[in-house]
Amino acid sequence: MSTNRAVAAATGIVSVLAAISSGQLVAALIAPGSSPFLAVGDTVIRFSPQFLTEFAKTTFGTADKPVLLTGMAVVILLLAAVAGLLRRGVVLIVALGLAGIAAVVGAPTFGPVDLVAPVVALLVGVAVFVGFRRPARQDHTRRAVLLGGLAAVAVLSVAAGAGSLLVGGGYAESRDRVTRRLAAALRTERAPAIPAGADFAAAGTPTFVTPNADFYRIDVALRVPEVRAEDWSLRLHGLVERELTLTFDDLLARPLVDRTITMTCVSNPVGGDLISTATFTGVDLRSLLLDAGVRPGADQIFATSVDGWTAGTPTDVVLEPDRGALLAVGMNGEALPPEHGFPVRMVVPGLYGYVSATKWLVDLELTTFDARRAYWLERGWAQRAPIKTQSRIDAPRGFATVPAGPVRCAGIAWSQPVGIGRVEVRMDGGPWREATLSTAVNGRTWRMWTADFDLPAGSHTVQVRATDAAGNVQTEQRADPIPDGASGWPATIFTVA
Ligand SMILES: Nc1nc2c(c(=O)[nH]1)N[C@H]1C(S)=C(S)[C@@H](COP(=O)(O)O)O[C@H]1N2
Ligand SMILES: [Mo]
Repeated sequence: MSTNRAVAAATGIVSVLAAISSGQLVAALIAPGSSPFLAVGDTVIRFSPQFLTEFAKTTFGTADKPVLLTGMAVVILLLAAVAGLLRRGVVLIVALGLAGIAAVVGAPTFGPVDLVAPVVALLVGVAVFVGFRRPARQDHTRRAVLLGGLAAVAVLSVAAGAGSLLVGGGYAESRDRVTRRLAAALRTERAPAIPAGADFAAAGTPTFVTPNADFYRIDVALRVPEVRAEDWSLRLHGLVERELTLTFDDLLARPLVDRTITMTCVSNPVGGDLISTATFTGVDLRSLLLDAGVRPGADQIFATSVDGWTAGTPTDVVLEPDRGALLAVGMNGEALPPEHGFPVRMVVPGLYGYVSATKWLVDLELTTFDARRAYWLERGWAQRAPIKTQSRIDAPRGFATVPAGPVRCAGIAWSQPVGIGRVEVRMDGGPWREATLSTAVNGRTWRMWTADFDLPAGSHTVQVRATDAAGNVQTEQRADPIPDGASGWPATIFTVA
């Protein structure tokens, strides 16, 4: 490529870089949800066909978002370079800008102020592009000036992009205040201390309570929505006797409870790690609904997050007296972490997250399943999704080699909300043997197990199955996660040296 062509391609790239970063900065300053670059990513996620979504989840796991954003950046910058090389490249630059505007306007949460960031991005991109376009033949001095200018714009763009990350708007301070308020607040219901024998972490299981930093994370949000507690409110409306609007103070004025709950994702494959446990602090959702007065026929609680994601929860489940559904504000002794829904999320023990655990919650509508369809229902997942009784083998690890002598197998089992009654383990297709269970905490949480075997050298296969407290055995029937959760008995192959 001649030097002139390289400079031309660079002009395209720098123009689009300037457009993207100015869009980021303006969005951060005036309307956090309106970044055109992220809106394009959101649009890709929302309109991805099911096979692509599943492929991304199984291939990249929770790294799917950085992978998507990097891929998008590469494609956009390639187009930008092409624009620089084309005679009428400005048309392509404008087209990219219009795509950003369209993505922002198409977002479920769009409002008029959201237009400012993508429009500024388009204008900046076109201005830089047109400003730096020069006739193909240039002398050395003019080219040096041009390159210097381009470099300056590139540096400014990176600075603007970095700056957009620093615009906090008092969000971190708001979280700190909530953490302090929760520490001081009285509880009407305390979660009993976790007994020492509640896990077999020494044998390879997770710790009973998952540290917040290790808690699994699943959502379709490319940017964590930043809502200060002081700016938050929740509308509870629809088929209710009394419509309510609650501020964060209103919520904390209600009785606060602590509940230890195991959450899991419907996408968790047999043996997967999309499962974690925390002690949540919050307000009892059932009593809130009773205060609002649920009207007959309202079989769905339709929850919406600030970024427009939705979930539909069966009303009858939340109204069960012992279910323990929460509007949670705290997690393991601090305010909800940003990526787990600060300031307020829903948690319903025993239901997969996609039908119950809306993060960054702002709206609850009592309605019917016929009237409104939630995000994952539109994408082929089931309407009702109780968590299936499941178990997992954590030790030995698959294909591990363990020393000769006694072998300790260990793992977890769960069956919310009734709890685990028994876990059985068998080796190499032999008879089922009852495993040792950890001290029970409550039916809403997982339970750990161990079983010891004396094994000859060679290859072995261990299998496990759980039985809930009511006597129902975990099904052997293999099923994929879609549409309502994976099933089947887990098995692990390992070698004794
Ligand atoms: N706003 C919002 N809430 C959401 C989701 C989402 O994509 N957006 N995903 C749900 C799913 S599928 C699961 S499994 C849980 C996961 O919660 P966690 O990330 O705190 O573990 O959040 C649920 N709440
Ligand atoms: Mo999920």
